[in-house]
Order: sequence, then structure tokens, then C-alpha cells
Amino acid sequence: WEKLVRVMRMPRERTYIMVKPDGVQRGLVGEIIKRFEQRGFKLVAMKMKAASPELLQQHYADLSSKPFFPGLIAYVGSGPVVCMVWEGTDVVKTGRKMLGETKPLESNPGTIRGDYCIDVGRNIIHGSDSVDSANKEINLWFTPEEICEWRSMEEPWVYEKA
Ligand code: IDP
Ligand code: MG
Repeated sequence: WEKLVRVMRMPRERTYIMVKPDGVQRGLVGEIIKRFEQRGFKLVAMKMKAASPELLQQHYADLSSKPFFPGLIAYVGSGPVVCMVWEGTDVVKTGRKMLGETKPLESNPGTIRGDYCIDVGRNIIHGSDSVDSANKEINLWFTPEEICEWRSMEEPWVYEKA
């Protein structure tokens, strides 16, 4: 039953969300935090950071062969980003839905990209695309000490079961 105790203590799913430099410059940090907070997700880590090219190359390693890769690294490294970890049931997939499509013009109104941006190379926000990449990205951007385990007073009002 030790395994059962471990499973019961396991946090809900986590995702890595990052406001890119254009989102920071355009004053959209609060709006983005608000949407995740009001949905009922729990913020468990947050910081502002000027990301090095090396860190960004690791973060976007899967895209290194794309023609837009150098421009992407320059764009996301052009100013500070706001790095966050959000926790909740199905937060990876739901977070992607909240972001909208990679191309803002293909994003529905009501999504973050669909409401606040136009160009794919200025799409204001990053969100992990799978649980696996979320775990990798959280480990890349945060140390374990930077993740806060806390109990939200909202939890019984957001979730039917603990
Ligand atoms: P995602 O951010 O929706 O997961 P990815 O395909 O992982 O999209 O691409 C990462 C980022 O690279 C995009 O958010 C966007 O900033 C940039 N990007 C993707 N495709 C293009 C493109 O065709 N031209 C310029 N930038 C692009
Ligand atoms: Mg991606």
C-alpha cells in the first residue's frame, strides 16, 4: 500500500508556459496569468529570465533543422521571458487549447494567440505540447527548489474529488 500512498500524493499534471519577449513588451503577462488562474489551474513556479542562446537552442532542439530556427532563437532571446509551471488535471492539452494554434491567424478568437497576435514569429507565448516535453522543459527551465508545492484553498471548489 506504500505505492497507493505515493500515487495519492502525486501532483496533478504540470505544464511549462512561457510568455515570450513580445508578450512581455506588450503588457500581456497579467492577462495570460489571469486566464490560467481563472480556469482553476494552480501556479507552482514563476520567474522572469533573459534566456541565453544556449538555453533556447536546447529548449527548441527539435526545430534546429528548420529555416526559421536562427530567427526563433534571436526572437525569444531578444528580451526577458516569464517562465511558469502550471498544475492541474489535463493541463498540458488544455493549456495548448487555451493558447490556440501555432499560427495566430489560424487561432480561434477566445484563445490567447487568437486574441492578441498576428504573426507566427511573434506569437507571444509558449506551451508544452505533451506531458513528456512538459517534464523536460520544466527540468530545463527550473531547479526542483524553484517549484512550490502548496495546497490551494480553491481545490475542493475546482475538483469534485481530492
Ligand atoms: P508551438 O509554439 O505552437 O508549439 P512549434 O511548431 O513548436 O509551435 O514552433 C515553436 C515556435 O517557433 C512557434 O511558437 C513560433 O514562435 C516559431 N515558429 C514556428 N513555425 C514558424 C514559422 O514558420 N516561421 C517563423 N517562426 C515559426
Ligand atoms: Mg512547440
